[in-house]
Amino acid sequence: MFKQILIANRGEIALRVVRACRELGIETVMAYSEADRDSLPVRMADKRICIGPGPSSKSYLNIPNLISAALLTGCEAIHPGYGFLSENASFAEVCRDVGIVFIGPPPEAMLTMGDKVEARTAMSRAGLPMLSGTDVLRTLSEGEEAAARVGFPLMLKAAAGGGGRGIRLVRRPEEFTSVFTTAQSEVREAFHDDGLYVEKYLGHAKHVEVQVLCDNYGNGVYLGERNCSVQRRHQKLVEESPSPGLPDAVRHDMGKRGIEAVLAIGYRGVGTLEFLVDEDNNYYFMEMNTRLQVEHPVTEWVTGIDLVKEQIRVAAGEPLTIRQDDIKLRGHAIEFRITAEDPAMDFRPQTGTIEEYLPPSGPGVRVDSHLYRGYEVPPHYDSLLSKLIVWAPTRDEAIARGRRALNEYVLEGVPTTIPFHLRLLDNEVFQRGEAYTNYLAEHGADLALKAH
Ligand code: MV4
Repeated sequence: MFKQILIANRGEIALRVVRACRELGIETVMAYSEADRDSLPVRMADKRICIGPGPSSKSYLNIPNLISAALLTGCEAIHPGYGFLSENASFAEVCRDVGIVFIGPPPEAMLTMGDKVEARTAMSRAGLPMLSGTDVLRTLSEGEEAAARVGFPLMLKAAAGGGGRGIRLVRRPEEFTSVFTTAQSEVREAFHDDGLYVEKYLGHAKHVEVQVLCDNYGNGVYLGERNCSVQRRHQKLVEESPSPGLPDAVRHDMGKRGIEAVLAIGYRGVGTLEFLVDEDNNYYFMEMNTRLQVEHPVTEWVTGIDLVKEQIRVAAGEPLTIRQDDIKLRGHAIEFRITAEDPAMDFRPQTGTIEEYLPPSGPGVRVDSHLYRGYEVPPHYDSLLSKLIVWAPTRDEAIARGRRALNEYVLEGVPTTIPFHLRLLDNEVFQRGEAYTNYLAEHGADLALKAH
């Protein structure tokens, strides 16, 4: 096992990794930006090293600074968290070159999955079903030809992918030219790569993702699934496990075929396969996330497995000790992402000082957060303040518990998504577990506006 690791991230996930390391007896070095100097993870880690100024490009995305920090402090491994460099294959490669373990999959697997078109090809070959789609498209005429082949409505997606940028629904042929052009310039700016692809649009579907965990010796397990259908502008707001209404046979089929597919490409570590599931429970692979995800706690709670500790163990070369037959989903867990965004102002990101902070607790409540009273929300990073996760034996009880915990949460100084979540829990479609991916697009306005 590692003696000491560098944490190349910030906020709640940095704190989550410190906690896992403490329990494993690993010392932590927090790489932090000047804006995060006084933050909780920086205080809680064993050691700390400044890696640059506030803007991420100068700190959390600065590969030379992070590598120097790890080498100077004698770290054997780097945990990238999520976001930032967590899916950057060049960073993983530099780590390998200097003899530092990147806690994640091999760079080759990251490269394959990072190119969403290549990922579709690889996973299709490995036996996963998918929606009809196209090769990478770089010109409008290539796009028009592909659209005619796939038919409308269709989804336009970025080949370089991630974060929902460049994803567009095109309902009618007349809209195609303008949407393609706008999406392409957005994608070019975001990823320095203007490749798009087209996929048949599945409207009445659920977003279901399968958690996988693989060691370095060709062993892998799936840890159930999460439903992430409640999203806004392709940012997830609520995630739950198990996925409501998913038959056991389908769950196991998705997991079994998912594991076979990722092992076929030499995958290692934790990862997530994203699927769309239609009303008849047909499932279609969309993409794979090659990192620990924001929503990992719901899986931890229903499986009883600490994903971060397992991720570190397999990265250190330990073989998996968990057997597929021992993984049982128990009860129901729901995560609410509490962000510094104002649902009444079209979810506009907010900054400010946390004037009062009293997180909920009691039975079945977990709060993963770096907040404290007096914390100043920096302007440089994403707006996630806290993840509230609730667990109960049944989904109905988890909803009641979520409502109780959200009402208990005292978080003053910045507007948050808490009122949105309370509205959602009172919504009958959500209560029935029938919130399809097109749901928030159609009902989101009501939920946000009545929130105050
Ligand atoms: C789709 C889709 C329907 N058809 N692709 C959204 C996030 C990204 N990871 C993939 N996403 C989707 N891709 C096809 N071909 C539906 C979604 C989707 C979604 C779309 C609009 C509004 C909310 C959504 C929530 C989850 C998934």
